[in-house]
Amino acid sequence: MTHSSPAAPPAPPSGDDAAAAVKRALAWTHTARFLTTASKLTELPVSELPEIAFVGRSNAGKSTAINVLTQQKRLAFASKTPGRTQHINLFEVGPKLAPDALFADLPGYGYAAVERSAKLRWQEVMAEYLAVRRSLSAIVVLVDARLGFTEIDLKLLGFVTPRIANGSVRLLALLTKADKLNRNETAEALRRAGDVLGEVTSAEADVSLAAFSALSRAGVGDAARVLHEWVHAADGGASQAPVAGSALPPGMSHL
Ligand SMILES: Nc1nc2c(ncn2[C@@H]2O[C@H](COP(=O)(O)OP(=O)(O)OP(=O)(O)O)[C@@H](O)[C@H]2O)c(=O)[nH]1
Ligand SMILES: [Mg+2]
Repeated sequence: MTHSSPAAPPAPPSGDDAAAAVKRALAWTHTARFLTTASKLTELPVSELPEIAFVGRSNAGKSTAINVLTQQKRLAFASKTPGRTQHINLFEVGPKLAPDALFADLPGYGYAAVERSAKLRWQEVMAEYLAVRRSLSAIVVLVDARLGFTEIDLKLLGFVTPRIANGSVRLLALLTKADKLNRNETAEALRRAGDVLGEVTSAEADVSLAAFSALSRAGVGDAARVLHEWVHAADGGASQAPVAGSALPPGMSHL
């Protein structure tokens, strides 16, 4: 994974430490439970908890990623039919009596078969969510590794670029369905995505990139670890410098 951080990263943890960190992170993500669903922003609960939004084109694998990260088969509704997720679904994470984060599964954008007016309406909701949701602490953007960032991904990311660039919203880009690519193709996809993300990266930004597969589980433990470290860094939320103390898991890069 790639990660941008202003400070030189500390020495990576030993293998045992890394394995323990992944285990802790997966135990934490496993606590996720459904909280609520909203069809518009005004229906979303006001929350002080840091919110991590899963965004990406329809069919990119957002719901599947949430299920595999939380090790729950049907927490988020994944489907072969693009456009399945049509609401913002919120999941609470952490101890039952003291949740410490929310995961938000967002409707996919860019699904061609959706009527144009509905498509535009959702793009507006997404744009507004990304630009104004106060508790938004981080974004996991999921991009099909075979497609890379498309125009619409960049357009949506544009709405949150100022918050990413000033470090108040963190970004993890996952190149999904990496099982469909061979090693060279994956390296090339990571290189291209890294170039694109270079545009939103600044000294204050916390931007990471990794290949991911729900099928082979590549990148799953490491992605869980990044989310866990985001939330459990000293302040537990956004508006702080990157989680520089976190030596990145191997296979992930800070940009
Ligand atoms: N081979 C492979 N298929 C995957 C992977 N992740 C998701 N898929 C498949 O991709 C399709 C779409 O997955 P979803 O998780 O429903 O996608 P989504 O991004 O939530 O889609 P919307 O809700 O429509 O926005 C499903 O058929 C999944 O089984 C993966 O890592 N590898
Ligand atoms: Mg979905």
